[in-house]
Amino acid sequence: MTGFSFTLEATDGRARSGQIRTPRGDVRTPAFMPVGTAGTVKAMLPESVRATGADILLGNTYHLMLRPGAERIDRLGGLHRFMNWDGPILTDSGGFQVMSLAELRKLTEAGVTFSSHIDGSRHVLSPETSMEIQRLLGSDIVMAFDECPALPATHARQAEAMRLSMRWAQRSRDAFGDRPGHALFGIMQGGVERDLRAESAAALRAIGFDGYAIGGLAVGEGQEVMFGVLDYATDLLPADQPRYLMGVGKPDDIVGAVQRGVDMMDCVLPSRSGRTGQAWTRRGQVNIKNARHADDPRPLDEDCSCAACTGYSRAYLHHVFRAGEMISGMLLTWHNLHYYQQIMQGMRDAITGGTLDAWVAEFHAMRAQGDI
Ligand code: PRF
Ligand code: ZN
Repeated sequence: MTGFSFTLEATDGRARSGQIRTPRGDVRTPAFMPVGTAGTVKAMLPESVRATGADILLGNTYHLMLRPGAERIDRLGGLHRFMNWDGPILTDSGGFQVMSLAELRKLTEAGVTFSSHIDGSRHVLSPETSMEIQRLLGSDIVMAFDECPALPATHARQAEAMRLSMRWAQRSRDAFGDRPGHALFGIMQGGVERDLRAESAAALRAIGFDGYAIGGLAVGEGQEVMFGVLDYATDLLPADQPRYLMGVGKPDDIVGAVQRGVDMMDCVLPSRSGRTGQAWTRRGQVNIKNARHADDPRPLDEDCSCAACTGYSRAYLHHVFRAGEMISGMLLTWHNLHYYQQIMQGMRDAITGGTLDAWVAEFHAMRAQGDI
């Protein structure tokens, strides 16, 4: 495990702040990871992503293996050089994306055979091929290969998927081997079943990982159910290693997850919604398409220091969205990513200062006021 470490610096209730150290740089936690699925955080230059406050990006095995191919990225010097991001990169292992995007899937004990959603070509992903692809990409934090079943599902179905994921976790660990400076995270499954979550956590801890993800949530169960699982799930994981909640979420999901002991998250929401005219601010969601912005000289958020809010009016953002100009997606994505990082910085500071409850109360009070 040389070169990769996690230091817990402060706790406030169940929330934690700390630091992940990697040879490519440090990650302040709680951390939000912008999603750079296909080797780009869409509509953003890497230096702009960095300027929003991001320490680490997420990349996807599934997309990159299909296009441009992991061997090609390896020949070109790895994903960091390819996409011009020299900070840490975490890569997801592909199973989750196969289930949501690929066609003609066949799942067996060995792995998943599927057709590419891009050109229909046949491919195989298994614990072994996923580890090899993530190695070729040069990923700093590699995710174990897992199966995330759709919810709702019966207890038996959730148990079957979780136990397969645990056998795959062992195979991921074996195939990953010993790679100093690179980390391997296991992924807890078990849906919304407490006994299965406990069984999954015990299986992962017995194998031993550098960090532990909570998978199988934010798949349509709703915030209340997700928080219900997080109320106990984080305590099933080692206190001295990072905990990563996969694919979460909206700002209030993120805040609630951090309150329940989560250290890392990722979500396409801030970048994706930026390209569809949705902004996230301290006062909630703003739809820049709305005609009420057409003559508004104010920025999206007067107290935001991002490139969009310091240089442009709501009227301009409204205009460029309506006109289909590319700068629309660029500016709104910038703002959204900046806002997400402000939330993370605010929580890190509050946890360190022991004032998270007050910070969360203010967070909800601002949102209750609405956009004015
Ligand atoms: N497993 C993997 N990636 C994921 C998930 C999962 O369960 C989720 C669930 N929200 C998002 N991304 N490997
Ligand atoms: Zn802004």
